[in-house]
Amino acid sequence: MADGPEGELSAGDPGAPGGPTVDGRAGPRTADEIDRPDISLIVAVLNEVDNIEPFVDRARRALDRERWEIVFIDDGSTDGTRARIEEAERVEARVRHLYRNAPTGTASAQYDGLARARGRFAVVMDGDLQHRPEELPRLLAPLQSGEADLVIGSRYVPGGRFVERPPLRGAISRAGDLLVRLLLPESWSLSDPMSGYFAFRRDLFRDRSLAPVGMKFLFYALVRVPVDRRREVPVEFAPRRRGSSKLLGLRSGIVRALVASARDAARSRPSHRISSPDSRASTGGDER
Ligand SMILES: Nc1nc2c(ncn2[C@@H]2O[C@H](COP(=O)(O)OP(=O)(O)OP(=O)(O)O)[C@@H](O)[C@H]2O)c(=O)[nH]1
Ligand SMILES: [Mg+2]
Repeated sequence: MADGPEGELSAGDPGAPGGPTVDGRAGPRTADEIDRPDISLIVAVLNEVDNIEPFVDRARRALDRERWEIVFIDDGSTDGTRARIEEAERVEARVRHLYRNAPTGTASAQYDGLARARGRFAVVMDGDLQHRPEELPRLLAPLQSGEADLVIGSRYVPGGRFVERPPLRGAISRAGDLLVRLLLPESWSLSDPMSGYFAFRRDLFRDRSLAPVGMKFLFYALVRVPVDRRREVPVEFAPRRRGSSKLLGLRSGIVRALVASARDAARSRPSHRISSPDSRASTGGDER
């Protein structure tokens, strides 16, 4: 957990709420837009120095009409990623970051990032631009309309796809898919349980009782949301243009990391059904 001494959170730049951003692009107009976002992007990054700026640019454009923030979680990158994030924060007040000393897996990074998020809705996505920020509105729509509590970007429903998938990456994906289905019954109704691009009501994780392990935070969301409150929307998984994959570097560790997430998520299954937005409203559940 990053609540210990290794976790530090930046506050972005609250000093420039009114004007345009430093480079002249349109920024947030009021302090409220910075401090009370609706949507929090939770983005784990490890050595993604050249992806930070394009990520922020594309997210800003995609969420033009929304109140949003980005929380980057950097696990001790050695390529200058942290400095690049701090640069982005100076230009864009809606960017913040959590710094942890060493890589301990994406699931725990995303969960720790979530603890810092303030939006009503959270989106977990990669920071290497393989998850296209342009698809954010499609992921968010079923949450915003109240139709769903969890929306999963799928590469296997019509309209979704892998763009230029290398054969080894394909084999890993398929094997992982099978393994997850064996370990986690909540994944059976899904076309793409290995997806790392998904959006959900942030209060699903309000209890803060988890210590996620491994690499798939989605599994922890699946055990909290009944099938009728989930939706799948198509997404394209883009090729990586900058930086290098950490997944392939894990090699045999991939299986261990997947099994760890699936087993731990199954153990974290809540004993009672998470309340729907309607019952939440009556208990004043919209925390910020
Ligand atoms: N904070 C943090 N981020 C990580 C860690 N491992 C990977 N990441 C980030 O998580 C995202 C996904 O990692 P990738 O290595 O691209 O894995 P992938 O996209 O599933 O697989 P590829 O298709 O091979 O790229 C990227 O934004 C990484 O920088 C980690 O231990 N900590
Ligand atoms: Mg990737």
